[in-house]
Amino acid sequence: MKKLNNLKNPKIGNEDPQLQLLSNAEYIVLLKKMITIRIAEEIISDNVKSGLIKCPCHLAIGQEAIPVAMSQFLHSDDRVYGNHRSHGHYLSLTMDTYGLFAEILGKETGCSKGMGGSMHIVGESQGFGGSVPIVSATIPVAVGAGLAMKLSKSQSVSVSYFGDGTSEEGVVHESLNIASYYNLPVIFVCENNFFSSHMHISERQKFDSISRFADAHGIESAVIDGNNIETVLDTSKKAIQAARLQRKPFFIEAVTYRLKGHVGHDDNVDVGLQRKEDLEPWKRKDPIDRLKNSLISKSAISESDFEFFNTVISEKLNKEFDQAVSDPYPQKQQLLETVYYK
Ligand SMILES: Cc1ncc(C[n+]2csc(CCOP(=O)(O)OP(=O)(O)O)c2C)c(N)n1
Ligand SMILES: [Mg+2]
Repeated sequence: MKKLNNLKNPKIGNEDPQLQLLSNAEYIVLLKKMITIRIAEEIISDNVKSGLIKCPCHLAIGQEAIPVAMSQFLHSDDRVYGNHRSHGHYLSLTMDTYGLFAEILGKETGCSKGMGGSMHIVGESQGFGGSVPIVSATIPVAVGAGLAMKLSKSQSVSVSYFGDGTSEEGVVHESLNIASYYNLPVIFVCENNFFSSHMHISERQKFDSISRFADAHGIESAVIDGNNIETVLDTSKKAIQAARLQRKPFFIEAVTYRLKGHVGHDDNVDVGLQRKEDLEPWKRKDPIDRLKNSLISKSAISESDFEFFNTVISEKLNKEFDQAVSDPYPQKQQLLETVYYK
């Protein structure tokens, strides 16, 4: 019998990435993408705290390496589906920080015309099929997209991002079964951050590795350090190639950690509950710091380059946020313009 993974005390995550897959210039682009996502979410966090942002925001600070690495091998005619914590999923494909800010502020310049907020974001032209707050709801949609891709004999692939808590929904297992049975080009990406709202995985499941559900359906899987961009690049390349060329599903379990609470700006786990464990070990596994350290050790960047990237990106994003604040709200007559009905 295959030994089940035990991730409770992962040894992974203590070393910096060994950068070999891409050129230094490409890694610097990825570093800037991760910084952009991080700073965008920090701006959102500050403005949730100040009360300017009214809609609930689930931040993925600490999880940036996963979507940034995945997006490296995706095309605009692939389809990516997110969940309630999808700012990074969206930005990694679109880099549309302005559209995200405006959306979260409820402005008509938002990526969903200001009618969705943080959990209903869409970027169809760049391959982001959408996110919804209902846990697991986009997974069968991603499988349906994979079926359509297979039937139309295209080379496109479908990607479904979800969390460890989502694996407790029945539809996940139905989706894995269908993807496996019909050999669909779907990449399931489970971001295992050990929490479902305020509950740690040890309070919810007998084992803490979600990939066992893929094994049960005969879907090839990999359990990886989701905070090491090189590992995510390597695995996502393999997974996307398997889906694109061999038309078969793949399951990536990327072990990671969210440095903020479940929802909002706070470090609490959720509903005011303090974390039982220490944040510090996970802060030392910060994916941005680890990529930065690797690039510095290769003399590809210096510490002051890193600070410069942060300053420039921060200035740009703060300007965008201020502009989005002054944008108009949608009008009542626009309400039905984006609704499809027969
Ligand atoms: C069907 C459904 N059940 C419950 C919820 C409440 N809820 C929102 S997020 C969440 C936790 C999801 O955890 P996980 O899938 O691990 O994602 P994470 O928040 O850790 O990124 C829950 C239970 C919901 N939105 N939808
Ligand atoms: Mg989780």
